[in-house]
Amino acid sequence: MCGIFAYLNYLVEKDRGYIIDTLTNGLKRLEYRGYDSSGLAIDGDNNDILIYRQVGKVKALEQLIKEDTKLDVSKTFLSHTGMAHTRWATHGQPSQRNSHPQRSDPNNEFLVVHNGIITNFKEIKTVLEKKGYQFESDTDTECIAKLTKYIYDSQKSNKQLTFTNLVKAVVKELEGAFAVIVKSTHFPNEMVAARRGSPLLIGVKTEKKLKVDFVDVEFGNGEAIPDSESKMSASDVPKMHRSQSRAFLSEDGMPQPIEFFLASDPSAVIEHTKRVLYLEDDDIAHICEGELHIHRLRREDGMSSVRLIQTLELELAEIMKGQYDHFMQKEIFEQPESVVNTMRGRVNFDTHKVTLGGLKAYLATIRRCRRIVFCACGTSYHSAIATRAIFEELTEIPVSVELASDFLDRRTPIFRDDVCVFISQSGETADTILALRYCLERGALCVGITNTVGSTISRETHCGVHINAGPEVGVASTKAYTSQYISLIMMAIQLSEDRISMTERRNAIIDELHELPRHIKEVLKLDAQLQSLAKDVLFKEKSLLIMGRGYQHATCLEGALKIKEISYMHSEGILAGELKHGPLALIDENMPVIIIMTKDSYYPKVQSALQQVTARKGQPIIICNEGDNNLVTKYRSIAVPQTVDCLQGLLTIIPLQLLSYHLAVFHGVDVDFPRNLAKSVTVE
Ligand code: UD2
Ligand code: GLU
Ligand code: MG
Repeated sequence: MCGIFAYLNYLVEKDRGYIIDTLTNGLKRLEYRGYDSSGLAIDGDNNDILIYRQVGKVKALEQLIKEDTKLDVSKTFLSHTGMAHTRWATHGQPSQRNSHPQRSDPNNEFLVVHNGIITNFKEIKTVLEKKGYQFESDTDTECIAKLTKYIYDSQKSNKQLTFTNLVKAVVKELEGAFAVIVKSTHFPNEMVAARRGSPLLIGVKTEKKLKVDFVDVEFGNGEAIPDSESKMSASDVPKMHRSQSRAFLSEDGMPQPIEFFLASDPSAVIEHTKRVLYLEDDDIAHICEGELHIHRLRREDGMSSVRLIQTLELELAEIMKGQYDHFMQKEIFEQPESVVNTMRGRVNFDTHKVTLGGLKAYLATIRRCRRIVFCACGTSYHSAIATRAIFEELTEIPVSVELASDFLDRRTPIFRDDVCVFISQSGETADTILALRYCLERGALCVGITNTVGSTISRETHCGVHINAGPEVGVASTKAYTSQYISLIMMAIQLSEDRISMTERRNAIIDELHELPRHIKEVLKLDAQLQSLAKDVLFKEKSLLIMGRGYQHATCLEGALKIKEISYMHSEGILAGELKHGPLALIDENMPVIIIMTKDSYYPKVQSALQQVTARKGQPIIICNEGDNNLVTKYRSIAVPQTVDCLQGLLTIIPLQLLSYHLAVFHGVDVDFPRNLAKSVTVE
């Protein structure tokens, strides 16, 4: 979820100080993504590997290395492989021992840096523990290092065992999402990298031009190690087709000096070289003796048999945001992936079961409670409003939603049989923390929903759920909202799992959670339409009302908040049922109104709100479902895919996120840093 960087020099002499600087600078280029700790591995003096790991900024890691007075930074290496990592914890607190590289054993035989989540790490860990392996961290990553050693040891007698085949055998056992790099004392000056679901690219730097600008993919027989227990025969080992790495030989066929840079993000590579190759899922890259070989886990039809070495034309500042102009925009477009990370390892779409590890031990207590109190600020508060109805429906426990500041002002009565849920992206929101401490004092069970492992809210709550959306940099929260929303839905589903009468409802929601990434991708295609809406219709307006009811009330509030906070335009979310109790007075042909009117049981009621608006010559823009031709033909409309009512808000909020983004850009606002606002509000 965070950053990986590796540096290999082959026949290019470098001293250790240079190598360390290159690695830490690479990490610094990834700093903008946010992280909680970092680490690196370099060669020692006696065929050993040295590891440095530290919590906090890369600067702290540099300091730690500096303090190692025994380290000879002037020692030179003609060839060397070093790797480094910034971590955004998902499994285990940010701490030195949970930082990467993770190791196989005290001799550092195999070291791993990893981005992502291994969902079956517990199973692997259990098997390995039975075989006598002692785990040293709380990470999922450690199981990769230990499994590598286990397979290596069981194949040791096999002289043909290549580093590639070893990692292939390991990767085959892994489930979840990962980009990994492995380094080993058994394969000095070699490195293997693999990915599935997390990005990884390889930059190449040579004096002379490469012979060709692609690398052939080598398809082994795919079964190099049939299973980790069995001995491998020589014939099982796919032949190394050295000639296939055509790109890296010089004219005379001699190996040439070369440097490789592996990274999860091109921003770390661009200052060294513009020639990069992007790995694809299930590619295994092996770098050895100045050559890069790409192998596949298995042969698939229709898979390209080459990987192009492309030229990065973008400059650094551009690259940091990828193809996007701002972090907020990048984070909006990340949502098809971030929602998957939130559900990863937690939702089983086949058995229709949700398991939130963090709540397991508390389910019975929560089910017995008198009421549930959601407590949060800003966008997090809206995620609570969005899910309150389905929470009450599935659990049949009364739910109240509180703004943390107001909750404290009122000194709300809280009792031992209350369950209080605190929602905060950063986990450091001051008002929410104060409310949490207030509830802890009164003996309530306190549950956290946060994106930041090791944050105050994560630590001080009794239990909770990490939303695993990855670091969010833009001040206006976008992907954290959808991930909080999903986390609360998952919590409601899990709490209600003993209610047979709700089975059908739960299954329908889980089926639609499965479709969610696809639906979000559909909604993101509306970007150009929303950009012109911002430019042609709304840009010059002073105010914008957003109306809806039921599940869409939260979308109205959150959409209006987005518009206010980054485009500085006045906007108000209005519960459509309240229209005739006041806001209707604002409506005339000049007042811009967005009405959210998706196909759920409130549709007829919203229809009457629509009539009230049009009767006063209002010109509403309607967010509706695809295929709602009545609306689409009559009004300016934004059509999103239809999903189950309680998840619809995940799809209707995205057009408003995009709209607010474009309005802000047209208003010339620094989207990622709006005035007067901070990413995490750590003051009351
Ligand atoms: C957790 C662990 C992971 C592993 C996995 C086993 C972490 C961060 N995750 O992932 O190491 O053991 O289970 O499948 O270590 N919590 C709070 N307050 C919050 C959020 C979380 O107290 O605001 C607690 C939660 O009750 C649990 C732990 O922190 O004890 C981890 O929560 P999680 O959501 O990361 O849990 P899970 O199962 O995805
Ligand atoms: N799941 C791994 C951990 O918690 C990797 C997190 C990351 O991608 O930074 O250590
Ligand atoms: Mg806790």
